[in-house]
This record gives sequence, structure tokens and C-alpha cells, in this order.
Amino acid sequence: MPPLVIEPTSSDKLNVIQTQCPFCSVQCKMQVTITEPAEGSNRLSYTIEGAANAASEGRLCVKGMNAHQHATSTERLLHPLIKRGGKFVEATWEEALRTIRDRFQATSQTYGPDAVGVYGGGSLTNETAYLLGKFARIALGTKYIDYNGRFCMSAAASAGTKVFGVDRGLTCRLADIPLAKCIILAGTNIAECQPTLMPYFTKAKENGATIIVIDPRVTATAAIADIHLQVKPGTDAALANGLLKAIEEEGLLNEKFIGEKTSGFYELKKNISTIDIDQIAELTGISEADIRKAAIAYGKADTGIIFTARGVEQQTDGHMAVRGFLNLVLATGKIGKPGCGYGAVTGQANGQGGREHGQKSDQLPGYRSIENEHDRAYVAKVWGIDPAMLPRKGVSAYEMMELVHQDVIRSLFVMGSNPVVSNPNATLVEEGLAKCEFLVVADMFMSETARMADVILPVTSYIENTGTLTNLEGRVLLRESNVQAPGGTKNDWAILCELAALLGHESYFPFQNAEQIFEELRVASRGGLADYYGITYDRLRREGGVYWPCPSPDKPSSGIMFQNFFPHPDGRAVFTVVESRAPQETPCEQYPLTMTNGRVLSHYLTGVQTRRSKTLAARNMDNFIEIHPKTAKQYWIEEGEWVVVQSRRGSFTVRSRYSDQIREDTVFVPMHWGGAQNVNRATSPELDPNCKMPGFKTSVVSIIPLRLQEELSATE
Ligand SMILES: Nc1nc2c(c(=O)[nH]1)N[C@H]1C(S)=C(S)[C@@H](COP(=O)(O)OP(=O)(O)OC[C@H]3O[C@@H](n4cnc5c(=O)[nH]c(N)nc54)[C@H](O)[C@@H]3O)O[C@H]1N2
Ligand SMILES: Nc1nc2c(c(=O)[nH]1)N[C@H]1C(S)=C(S)[C@@H](COP(=O)(O)OP(=O)(O)OC[C@H]3O[C@@H](n4cnc5c(=O)[nH]c(N)nc54)[C@H](O)[C@@H]3O)O[C@H]1N2
Ligand code: SF4
Ligand SMILES: [Mo]
Repeated sequence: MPPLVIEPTSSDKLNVIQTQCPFCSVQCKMQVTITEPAEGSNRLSYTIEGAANAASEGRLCVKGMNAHQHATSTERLLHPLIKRGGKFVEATWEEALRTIRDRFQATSQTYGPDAVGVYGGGSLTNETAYLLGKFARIALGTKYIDYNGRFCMSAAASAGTKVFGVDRGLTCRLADIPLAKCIILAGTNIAECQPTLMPYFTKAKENGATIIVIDPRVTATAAIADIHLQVKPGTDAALANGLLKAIEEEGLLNEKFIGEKTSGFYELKKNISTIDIDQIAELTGISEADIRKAAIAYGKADTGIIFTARGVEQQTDGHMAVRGFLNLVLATGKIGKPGCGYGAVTGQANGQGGREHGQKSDQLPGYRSIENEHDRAYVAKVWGIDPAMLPRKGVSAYEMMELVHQDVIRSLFVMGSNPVVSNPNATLVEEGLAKCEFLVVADMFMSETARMADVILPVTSYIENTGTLTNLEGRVLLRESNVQAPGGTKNDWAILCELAALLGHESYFPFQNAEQIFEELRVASRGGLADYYGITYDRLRREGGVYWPCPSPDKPSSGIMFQNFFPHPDGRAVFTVVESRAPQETPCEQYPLTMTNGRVLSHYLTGVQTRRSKTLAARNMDNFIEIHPKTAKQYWIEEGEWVVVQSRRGSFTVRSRYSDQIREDTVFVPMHWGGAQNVNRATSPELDPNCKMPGFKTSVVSIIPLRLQEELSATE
């Protein structure tokens, strides 16, 4: 099949397209220029350039530069597929949607509406995320909807809500970063995961900032650190307590801020007196001297920002660990003014917006709560239904997979996620989906999850789909498209409207374009914490991007939050007593090493898109285990050979990659591969009780070269 061609919707000759990168949360704007094939060739060529915008300032990273390769890949799904006799056959949209309607209705009639589940994603536009929540609650009447952002944002988001009263990724602007005199980067590898943000940090350094990185590995981000705390995985909460204790001992508390702007310090102070920095040093693997040095650097600086990401958050105490870092922000009063703040570095393209408008099990649009009667009444009125029709809250993403496994959820609709690879304890998830009575997947590609589906719906890619996305700063951006949907692909939101109509709910889903959905979203979010009412497509076109909260169409919205008060009833932010916990799993004789995991620059999440880009795939073909050479030798592991990694849950096989940039007691495995190379076959499904984030980042494992395991099993 020849490669797809990007074609205009109008008859204008299309050679320059303005779009936005589909991958991470920076949402770099870009321009794609298409050049006609040279004589004798039938290949178009694409030139990708960064376009001016306030977040990436015109920069692009290697993923953005090559995103068009997956959009134009010959592997794009172009027609609906229905599985018949174990094989996918092409179907018309009518057939596919009618099949889905019949099967969903049958499930619902036999087992009740909650037997149909919906699973969304943080790559979806605000319009689709909003509509998916509405679709689940109105068209299906199910309480079971959640999304992959549960694995991404839930620890920091819930911590921000408890402590500040609202959660927005960054409480400040990216433009504040160069103004900060001390920056803590805890469990965040910006250099590989949001590469176009790095110049903000190097500028801060040029301005004299001290940069502190907390990571078990010397990452490309740690390379710019003045102080690198090479922490034992899973001990960040303890480390934050140690830093707090040292700040207090050094007399660096901001008593004025604490008195005027916070509550709960009395209880916290009692707790600080019980903290023993020696014990913290033992637990975290960071010396008392280093803890003190970092605490003094942050405590003494006039301005400062703390960032956390998945290293800190994907733990069974991730919520509390973030609150530990927020204690430091409040104790030193570094928030609500230029050069200060906290940032949960969001991950996916719409990691921020995706968590605000109702695809989370307990949420309604505008960050409203599905259990709050006032919120229910408001949204029901916007939707024109009786509040009693709104289901109550469901369960989190992994818990939904458990319910699939237990035959409680019998039909599942997946839009924008590849759960069979990205869930912890992936083997159980795979078993569940394999026996699920009816699975529908809306995707651009035949992902590992799509392969298991009964019906696959082919969707448009970023370049063909208009909508808004909210970047890590809380800045809403409009991505417009004048590119024709290739083959029989459809926009996600259009699929939801058509399916809702077939299910008999057309009047609630009358939308002809994304802007009409956004107009309803504005009203549904009005007065909520994430208030988008003041944002319109025209305004986004004019201003390039608008921060929420934005209650008024004609007033500017500010990037710096909490300049006067925190949105708790008393206007104050809340301190938290945080336990200095040991990691959720500690090494033992059978499983002597701690395994953590994460990302590499060239791949994105489960790799479904980046593996379809030749340039990106070529940078990392196979998965690997990063291991210290001394540790490798102890386990007879040669550089580059296949290694079996085993945990209490299961095992996977990857190549070894020596690195002296990682702790000797820790190994690191990227998350971008499925099947036999999937790290999630071994990760733990234990959830943080506060937010249901799985403890992805800390599992104990054993390792053995594949050749030795084969020998061992041959002699058995
Ligand atoms: N290239 C690329 N960029 C991406 C993505 C991608 O897949 N690829 N995904 C996007 C998404 S959805 C997300 S959520 C973000 C994720 O962005 P990050 O959270 O920055 O990415 P990770 O690599 O998962 O983890 C960050 C770091 O945490 C460290 N770490 C592991 N365990 C611990 C620990 O116990 N404590 C501490 N302090 N650190 C620890 C790891 O060594 C790693 O360097 O990236 C986004 N950007
Ligand atoms: N071990 C381990 N596991 C992890 C993590 C980790 O750090 N370690 N990180 C977790 C995190 S932070 C995240 S965010 C999750 C993500 O995990 P997943 O949700 O599995 O994310 P993706 O791989 O991006 O899968 C998205 C799928 O949706 C498709 N897609 C992309 N855009 C669209 C669209 O606009 N519409 C539709 N319908 N489909 C689209 C893609 O082709 C792809 O198949 O993984 C989590 N899993
Ligand atoms: S992956 Fe992120 S940093 Fe790279 S171009 Fe895309 S949005 Fe920008
Ligand atoms: Mo994420």
C-alpha cells in the first residue's frame, strides 16, 4: 500500500499545515510543509518546523519532528473492522456501529447498564474527553468510566486538590522558571520527556539558580543539576520529610506566610520534631550532608519552584509523597508570586484537560464532583436531564480491569488507550480482555488492545482532527485542521455522536463540529474549579492560548495562581503530616533488586505511534534493562544479552544495557513495549489508597540471563 497523503478538505492546494505535536504535554506548535514529488519519484516530502508559541517558543523535539511519519503510515486503520471467526473483516460504519449498539444494549438489558464500561485517554481533545463522559453517563447510563490519566496524574492531582483546593499542573507559568533561584526536579526527566522545556531550566541556571534533581539515575536532566540526590526508589516521602526537618533546623521557615496563608502547621510541627535525619538518610540512601545542602539551597533562595512527576507519583504513597513536597513549598512561602510555585509535570498531550471534564470515574465537567448534589444538579441542567439519571461514581482504571476479569464489566469501549500494555499486572488485564464478551477499540492503529477487540473503529490522527488541548501550564490551545480524514476514518467525537444517536439519545449529542461541543463544555464548566467559560475558539485564535480558570470572555486570565488566596473555604493552603515510609516492596533473597521504569526520548508510551515512525523506531528497536555493570557481573549478565526479569507478578525478557549512571541496587526498564518485553507483566497492581494510582515505579525483581535460564530448564 502506498503511504497516506495529507490532503486538504477544500480544493485549495495544501502545502503548508499549521498543527500541534500529538505527544507530550508541552503541546509544541508546528508547521508542516509538503513538497511535491521530484520528477521520477512518487514520494512527497515533509518539512517540519517549530512554530512560534508561548510554551515551546518555537522549539520541537525529535518526536514532534517525526510525528507526521505515523500519521502518514501505511499501517493506519482506514475502515471499521469486525472480528468474524477470529479474523478481522472490513465493515461499513453502519454495520460496525449497529453491531456495537446491539451488543451494548444486549449487555445492558441482561446485566444492567453498569455491565458496559468506558475507558478513555489523555490524548483525546477536551471536546472528546467531555463528550466521552457525557456518552457514558447519558447514552450508556453506566457508572464505569475511567481513563489512562489515572496512571499518570492522579497522585499529584489529588494532592494539589487537598493542599491548594484546586489542581492545575503548574501553579505558575513556564516563564517563571528562569526567575526561580532554586529548582527541585523530583522524579521528572524533563530532558527526555518534555525536551523543549529544557532551555527554561538552562536559562534559570544562567541566572544563578541552584538545580536539585532527585532521581535514582543520572538522567539527561540530572546532567544540569548542581545537587543530584540519587534516591532509593519509593522513598521520596521520607526525603521530603528530611528536607523539611533540615529547613526547620536551619531556621528557614517562612513564619509570616505560614501564619497568614496556611493551616495545619501546628500538627506538622509536632511531627517534624519526631523526624530523625539520620534515619531518613538510611531509608533514602542520601547522606545527611546532602539532604542539608539541598534543604539550605531551597530554603535560602528568594524564589523557587518544585516539580514532581511520575518518579515520585507512581508509588503506593505517591499522593502523600507529593504532599510532602508541597509542605516544603508552603513552609518556605514559595508560591503565588513570580519565580515561585509547584508543578506536577503533566504527561500526555491533553493530560491536563483530559482530567478536568468528566472521563474520571468520580468527576463531572469543570472539575465538578459526581457525588456532590449541587454539582450534579448543575451539570444535569446543562445536559437537560434529571439529576437522578446521572450515575454515581465508578472505580479507577485498574479496578475496572479487575471488574472485567471478574465478569462484572462484560462489554468495554476503549478510546485512546492501550490498556493491555500500560496497566500494571498486564497479564491479568490481558486475561480479562481476552474473555470480555464484547470489546470495542477506537484507535488509529492495530494496537495490542485493538488486536483483542470484537470491533475496531478507525479514528483520525492529530493532524486531521480539530479540537482544544490544555498543556502542562493549564494553557488551553486550539489545534485546527483543514486536512481530510483519510480513508474511512472519523473523528472520535463524531463516532460518539453517531453511536449515541443509534442508542436513542440523539438530542443530547447534536454536534456538527468540535466548536459546538466546546461551546457546551464552556457552560458545563462554568463556575467549576476548571472554569473554561471565558474561553472561545475565537479568543484562542486571537490570543494563541488562554490559561484556566477563565470565567470571563473579556477579562485576561492569569498564569500565576494563588496570588491572594487558596480556593479552600478559609482561603488557606493545608499542611500535611506525611509518613516516612519504606518502599512498598523491599528487596529480599528471592527478589534482590529494585526495578523502576519510565521513558526514553524517542518513544511515546506504549509505542503504538512511535514504532510506526521509522526515524523514531530506529533509535530504540527493542526494550532493555538499564543495569549497573557491577550488578550485571554479579548476575552473570553480559552487555546486550537477553535477560529474564521476574517479579512476584510475572516476568518479561529484555536486553541488558550497562550504565554506571544508575544505583547499584536498582534497575530501570522503559515502558514502551508490549508482549514478552512488557515491563508491566512484572509491575505491582497495588494502588495508592488516596488516589488509586498503581505503584508502578517500585517492584522487587530477580534477573537471570536467558541463556542460563534455558540451560537451567533443560537440566530440570
Ligand atoms: N519521550 C517521551 N516523553 C514523554 C512520554 C513518553 O512516553 N516518552 N510520556 C509522557 C507522559 S504520558 C508522561 S506521564 C510523562 C512522564 O514524565 P516523567 O515522569 O519525567 O517520566 P518517567 O521516565 O516515567 O519518570 C521520570 C524519572 O523518575 C525516575 N524515578 C524512578 N523511580 C523513582 C523514585 O522512586 N523516585 C524518584 N525521585 N524518581 C524516580 C526515573 O529514573 C525517571 O528518570 O512524560 C511525557 N513525555
Ligand atoms: N510501567 C509503567 N507503566 C505505565 C507508566 C509508567 O511510567 N510505567 N506510565 C503510565 C502513564 S503516565 C500513562 S499516561 C499510561 C499511558 O498508556 P496508554 O493509555 O496505553 O497510552 P498510549 O500508548 O498513548 O495509548 C494510546 C492509544 O491510543 C491511540 N491514540 C492516540 N491518539 C488517539 C486519539 O486521538 N484518539 C483515539 N481514539 N486513539 C488515539 C494510540 O494509537 C494508542 O494505541 O501508561 C501508564 N503505564
Ligand atoms: S514530544 Fe513534547 S516536546 Fe517534543 S515536540 Fe512534541 S510536544 Fe514538543
Ligand atoms: Mo502519563
